[in-house]
Amino acid sequence: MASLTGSACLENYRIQGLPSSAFYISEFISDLEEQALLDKIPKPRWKQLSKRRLQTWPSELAKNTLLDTSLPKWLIEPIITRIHSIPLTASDPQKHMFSDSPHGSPNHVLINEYLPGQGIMPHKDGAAYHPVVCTVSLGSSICLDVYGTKEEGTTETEPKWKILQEPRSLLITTGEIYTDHLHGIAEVEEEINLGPSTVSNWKLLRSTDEIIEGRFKRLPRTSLTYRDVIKVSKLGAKFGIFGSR
Ligand SMILES: O=C(O)CCC(=O)C(=O)O
Repeated sequence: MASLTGSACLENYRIQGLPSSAFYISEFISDLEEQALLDKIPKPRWKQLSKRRLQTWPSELAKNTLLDTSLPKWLIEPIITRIHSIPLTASDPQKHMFSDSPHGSPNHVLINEYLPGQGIMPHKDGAAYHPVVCTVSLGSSICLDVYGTKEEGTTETEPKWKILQEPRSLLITTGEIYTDHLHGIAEVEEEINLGPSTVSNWKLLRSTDEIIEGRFKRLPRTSLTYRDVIKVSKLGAKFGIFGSR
């Protein structure tokens, strides 16, 4: 992790100007780690959706509940270990992003693959999860759009903020930005209108070299989103909430 030094804490990576709180670490994993992760994603496991491909690890939720099984080792090392190693603040080096979550660690990963032109509709992640999402990006940069709220409480139709996620980066969203704001990825082949005034994490980017006249063309991008599912059941199979297996 070239940009995360031994003494670093998450506060150094806070994205300013967004609803609280979002953090962006541009070089969270190395090139080799990125390639190893892409190689390990099992091809037969993809579920084709209309606008992207999806894998759910260790399994899909049923009634917002996760069957108690572990994540495979390749989804734990190096990512979860490294998330645990980043202190929230310099004053309390033991406390990390999942210290206060029900299981003290992510127990669930969604893997999404977007080809150029694909995206995900604006949505909230909902109540099944503790309100922390850690997203690792692989393969290509992409912009996550975050939507504002009008005075009467409805969501604005155009995104208010844009977070540029580079390959090998980690984005953490939590708090108000998780609970109160919709997020989505536009179905476009090219990101446009990018600059210091439109990209909230501009100052935290590893490089802006690929952005020419405020634009870049997307390549296939894979994301790993890590969350802690609040309800975990050891007895799900017995009571049939996960169907027959
Ligand atoms: O792929 C991403 O970065 C976003 C995925 C997402 O919005 C979600 O899993 O809820």
